[in-house]
Amino acid sequence: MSVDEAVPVESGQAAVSRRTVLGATFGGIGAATLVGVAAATSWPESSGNGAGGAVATGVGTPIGAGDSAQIDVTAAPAKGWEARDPVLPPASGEREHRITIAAREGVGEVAPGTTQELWSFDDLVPGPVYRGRVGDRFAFTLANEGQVGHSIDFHASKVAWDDKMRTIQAGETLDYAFEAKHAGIFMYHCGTPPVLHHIGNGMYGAVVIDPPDLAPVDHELIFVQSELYLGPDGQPGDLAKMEQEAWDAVVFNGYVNQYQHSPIRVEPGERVRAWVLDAGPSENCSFHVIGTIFDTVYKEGAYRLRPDGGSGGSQALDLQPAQGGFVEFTFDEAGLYPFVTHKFANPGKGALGMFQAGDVDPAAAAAGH
Ligand SMILES: [Cu+2]
Repeated sequence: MSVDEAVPVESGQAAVSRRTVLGATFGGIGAATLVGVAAATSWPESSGNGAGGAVATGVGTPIGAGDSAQIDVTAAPAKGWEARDPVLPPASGEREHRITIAAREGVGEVAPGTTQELWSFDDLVPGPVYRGRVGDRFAFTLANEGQVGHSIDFHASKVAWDDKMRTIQAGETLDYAFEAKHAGIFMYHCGTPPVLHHIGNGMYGAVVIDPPDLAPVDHELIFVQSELYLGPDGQPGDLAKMEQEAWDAVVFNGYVNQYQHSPIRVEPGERVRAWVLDAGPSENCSFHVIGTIFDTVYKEGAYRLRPDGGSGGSQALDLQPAQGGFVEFTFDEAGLYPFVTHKFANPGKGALGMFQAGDVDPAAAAAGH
């Protein structure tokens, strides 16, 4: 059996080395000031003592206590900023995936000029995307290179929670192997208490297990939706806000209005498959692309709609936290096509992106709106 080396199908941007700015990998603040990893005392809400030892001291504290960072949705990213590449590369074809994944804390940019201390897998928020087929074996080694306890829970696996999903302390490693027995797009996340804080601070990602009959398309993309609950600039997210579902932003792939700032270029008539995972931790997703209709919908392991099934069309993929699927569509005309979650309080809070079909000028084309 061949073994492919630990290369996540994260494309376009290499994982950064530890202690570099997380935002450089998904929001690119370029040469901006590098904010060092904060002292362990920055995490009073999170136990370093493993599962069961958590003390949620954030409970009952006022929302926004401690001068929460602000997001300016009208601000543009700094020069040199690059969007997280939304392209999902195909599965490697190898049947055994041997992967090391590191849990770390660091500081990253989540919106133009807004930084947070993020807790991450491999310095990426969302974490790396892994992809394979039904029957593939995934052999992960989780390395805790952070300063507090972390763990990992792969929803693509069927393993005992008390064994594989246990918390490991700084400097420890844990082996977590599983066979992918079902197709779908599955969440993975840190499961260390308070889980809400670890997911809310960035410890989530996607595993894609292809359905057997997946046809080739012109563009295959992935969007992970999540919320931001801002703490002070450069500090961890606000657990009290998380507990009250009082998010400051809803984002695709970790950054406010990311693909509005960096539209995704396709051509009219090309088939696009967009995989979507709602990582939450608490908000739902109604994924919608303005100006087109989905002719294929796959949700939670099953096709809901296929083009050979008649003339039916779908306008939104509805997902609760930890659910996922994909939609397929084309653009009939050249122009701009925004994508959103159609829970319309949220596009104004960062859940807005843009497809550019054909050779149009995004700024000029958007000027009439
Ligand atoms: Cu964690």
